[in-house]
Amino acid sequence: MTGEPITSEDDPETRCGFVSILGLTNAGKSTLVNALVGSKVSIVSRKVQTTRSRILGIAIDDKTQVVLIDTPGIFDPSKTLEKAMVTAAWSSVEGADIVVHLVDAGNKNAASDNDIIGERLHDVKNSILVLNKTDKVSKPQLLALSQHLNDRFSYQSTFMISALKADGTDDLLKALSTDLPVGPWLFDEDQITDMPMRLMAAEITREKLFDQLHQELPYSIFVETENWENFDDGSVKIDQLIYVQKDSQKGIVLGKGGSRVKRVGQDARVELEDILGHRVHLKLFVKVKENWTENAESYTLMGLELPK
Ligand SMILES: Nc1nc2c(ncn2[C@@H]2O[C@H](COP(=O)(O)OP(=O)(O)O)[C@@H](O)[C@H]2O)c(=O)[nH]1
Ligand SMILES: [Mg+2]
Repeated sequence: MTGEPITSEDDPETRCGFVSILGLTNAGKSTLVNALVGSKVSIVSRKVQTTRSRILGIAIDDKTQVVLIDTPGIFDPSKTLEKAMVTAAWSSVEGADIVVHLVDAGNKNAASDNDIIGERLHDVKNSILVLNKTDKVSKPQLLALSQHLNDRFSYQSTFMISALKADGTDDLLKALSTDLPVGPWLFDEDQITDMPMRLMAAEITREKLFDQLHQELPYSIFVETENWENFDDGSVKIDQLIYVQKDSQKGIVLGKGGSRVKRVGQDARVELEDILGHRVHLKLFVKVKENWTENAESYTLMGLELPK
């Protein structure tokens, strides 16, 4: 034994496959993906519709590479951006080896609200039900919800977890990995996402904006990494544009004397320095771009397609 990690070249027994995580907004999909990967790859917030595009998180369980697809939540879309998000979520089912239907068990209407997903997964063979947020719900409630959903829809198995507390997540990962097909790993063993760093950096700033802004405003915002410069001493200079849709929104994002955007920049910088292990100079600019939600280029930058 050399102690080297196992790769497909020296071991024919490796497994690898895609697991799509579907659920209503705020079910905890991104929290679960981060818990399984063991590192933050997808941003999380208490607000709905935080995740906008398909994000891959790569987890390893022994000889298996489990490629998790975090998706935007399923809801009834009305705006153009919302339609693109929901389309991206449903399309992740195609090509997935396993589909996880993640349910917020703490949601009082979980039983009825999840019909839209349960029905659509009826013919998907490899779908499993995962009830999340067990830390918030009593055992009898959990069992009743599990019974109700299993009676109405068809799942291969049911798991109960708390993604936030990483409770039950190891068992879930094990179950997923034993169900994935034998085959070579698709990603490097130390890779945790396929997201380019420029996009990851934009997502981190967007998360801090979600943290600090109230109500509807976060949904009007789009962040783009405009410049990324690496220096010899390892430090990085990053310029980002924060697009809003109206002048009045620009004022809110800036805050009094620029105080809010400054706080957002500080929080994002600290997290980026942690990830990159180097000093980061982060500059944020706020710009009005009235119709960014109708503009094909914004969608490409987000990894989405402008709905027809
Ligand atoms: N109490 C509790 N909260 C959770 C759990 N998992 C996620 N959350 C919270 O639910 C909210 C939505 O989580 P997020 O991962 O962004 O949900 P998503 O929209 O499905 O991706 C956040 O405030 C999370 O901290 C859990 O197991 N227990
Ligand atoms: Mg999410």
